[in-house]
Amino acid sequence: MKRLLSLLLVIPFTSCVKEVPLELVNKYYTAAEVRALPVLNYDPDGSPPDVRIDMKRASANFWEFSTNTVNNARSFPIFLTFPAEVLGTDERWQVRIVDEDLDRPVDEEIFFFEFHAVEDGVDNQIAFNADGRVVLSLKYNEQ
Ligand SMILES: [Ca+2]
Ligand SMILES: [Ca+2]
Repeated sequence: MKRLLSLLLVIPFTSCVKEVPLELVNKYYTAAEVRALPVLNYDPDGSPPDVRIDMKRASANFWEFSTNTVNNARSFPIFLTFPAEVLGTDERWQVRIVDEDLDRPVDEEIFFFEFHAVEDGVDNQIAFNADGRVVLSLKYNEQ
């Protein structure tokens, strides 16, 4: 009986040791920074865009995750957050910046990008360029 007990104690320890070389870092997307947008007439009342970020796996056919909305964004950068952190799965993802239009059937897409949620990114962010400048930076944590 004593021998069986010591055997049981050893098993959890060795399984822990084995996991160390296989340890993977997950990326959790938390927030987005919109640095610039084209100056356009976004809304019929002449007000600036109501900016929101949508994100999804490329394989999904609807926008799975959205940040909060900053209404009438007059100056940049602006910071947006996802209500819950988004686990980046090992595949292509899509992200877009929209002008939210609650009075219309669809929101107006301003920029659209595709990226790899695990492979892309440096220093806890992925930068997206348009018109020769960074317009969007996605922020993530590694755990
Ligand atoms: Ca507006
Ligand atoms: Ca709008």
